[in-house]
Amino acid sequence: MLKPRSTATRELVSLDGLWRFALDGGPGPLDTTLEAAVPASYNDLFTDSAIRDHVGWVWYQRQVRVPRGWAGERVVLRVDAATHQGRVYVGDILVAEHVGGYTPFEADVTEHVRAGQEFRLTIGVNNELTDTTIPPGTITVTADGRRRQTYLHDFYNYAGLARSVWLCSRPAVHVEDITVVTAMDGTVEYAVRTSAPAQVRVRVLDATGTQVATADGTNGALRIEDVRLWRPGAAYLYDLVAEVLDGERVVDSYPEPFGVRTVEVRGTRFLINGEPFYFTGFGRHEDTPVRGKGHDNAYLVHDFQLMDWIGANSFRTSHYPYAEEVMEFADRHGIVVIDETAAVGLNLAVASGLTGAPPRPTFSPDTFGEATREAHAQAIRELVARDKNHPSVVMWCIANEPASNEEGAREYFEPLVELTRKLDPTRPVSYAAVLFATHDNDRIADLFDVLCINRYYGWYVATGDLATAETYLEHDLRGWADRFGKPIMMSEYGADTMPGLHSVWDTPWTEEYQQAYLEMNHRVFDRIEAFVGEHVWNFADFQTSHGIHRVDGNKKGVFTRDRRPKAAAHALRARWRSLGSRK
Ligand code: GCB
Repeated sequence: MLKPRSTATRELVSLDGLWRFALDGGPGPLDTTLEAAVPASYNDLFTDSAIRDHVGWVWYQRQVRVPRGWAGERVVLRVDAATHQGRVYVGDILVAEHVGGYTPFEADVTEHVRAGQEFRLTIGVNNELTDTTIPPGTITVTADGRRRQTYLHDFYNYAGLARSVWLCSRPAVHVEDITVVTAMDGTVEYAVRTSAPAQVRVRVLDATGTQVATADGTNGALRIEDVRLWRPGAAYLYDLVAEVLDGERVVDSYPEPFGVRTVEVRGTRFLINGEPFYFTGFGRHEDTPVRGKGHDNAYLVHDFQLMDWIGANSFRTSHYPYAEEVMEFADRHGIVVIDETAAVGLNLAVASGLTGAPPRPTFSPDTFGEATREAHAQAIRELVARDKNHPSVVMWCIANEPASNEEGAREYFEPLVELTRKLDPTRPVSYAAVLFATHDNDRIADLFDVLCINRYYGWYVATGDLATAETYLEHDLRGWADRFGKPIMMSEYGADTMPGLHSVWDTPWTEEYQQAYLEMNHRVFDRIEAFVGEHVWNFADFQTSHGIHRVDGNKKGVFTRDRRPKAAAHALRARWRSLGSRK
């Protein structure tokens, strides 16, 4: 699924802005005075709790004019994300439907529109989560008849059109997909798929726009002389321009940015370009006040600035694929990404109050069974299809905290790991392991390349007792390292912290405690040979559903929700700036 771009043969109209909005509706003209911003989650825009807590479909609508110069072109509507399910109508006609809230979809609407004319565009968006959606959830009905959405993940179920919507023109015969695989000697293997059999030429341009290699045909390899590698902290991008030719005439032209770099797991090392890489950074969220998960370029720039300030070289897209603008920014600025699907909450033990004993087995035909796995497989397919050419992406994370210790986990995950490897043989695959999954009882870790471990010793366990926490943590991590002999990284560790709360003792929720907690973790990490990285939970405070353990959301941010540093930020900065990318 190629990102929409304006090229010599393609044009783009952004449909972002204010759309009419209603809870009740359909493709017909909406009877409403409400307007919603796109991109933004709709939940926090309005003061009406019936909108914030709504479960089901909502409706967005606007008029769209097709540019008059588009006669003879294919006209395509592209929705970057509709969380969690979208239906797109041109006038009264359903032109696209998509399930999965964080990956794009499109519809060729040429037959339903006319160049120069207006049409009514309606997008229905449904926020329901069930046993067979990724992420999963449950809808219950209260005594007074209200439908309520519950879910097993710790972030607010923001919904709506949180990313951009586009109207695009495309030539009839066009480039549909590009895959680029690189080697350090400058070899670039490529595959181009076109909408119909066609003559294809590819050209590689360097960052100055100079052509450095060219080849003919839909598949092949070319070689960049004196190649400049994409490196963490020192990005360098080329464009692979795929052209569809009709004789000498260029019918379609699409530039796909890529970087030349390799990724490899060797023994207990994680190698980028053959050199050991040590991850420093965060699990993050797409989360800001008012916008919810709405993409915002000002926050994008500022968040990357803060990551640079603090010395972070990487992050995980916890717990869903992020906006493509984020991925491209990481490509351009040399930030390393672990790219995660939205498979968070495949664990009924978490629902039972962190006891570790699920009320029902997590993996079974009545809970998460074959239909869930198929939805999960589709989420993996769409993530790899969207993100496979990003040099910043060095690893797939196919699930966060699944019940990997439970019966059925292996049967559930084995085909998904195989699928991921088949879709992309070039990147390591991981999942993030929950506390109840230990080196003794985990059933799936051997299927993966890197052990990503989420642990909260000193917070959820041994709360306020960092000495005990330190022994627990070391025992736990050594167990994983010894049993599996793979690289190991801490994919989450963190402590909720109220900015401005202080203490001279080890008092949870204070700024000092967050700092002492992180330092304790770092002492342990530094003693373990196979350690390849540390991602603090979380970059910034974020909104969650209501809970007695959440104070206006999760407060484990190193930055507040409005991106001010807590004391721990300064301590992390000192550590990470001295560590660099290699330990
Ligand atoms: C976890 C989850 C993350 C939560 C975090 C917490 O293990 O992966 O989504 O937000 O713990 O703060 O409890």
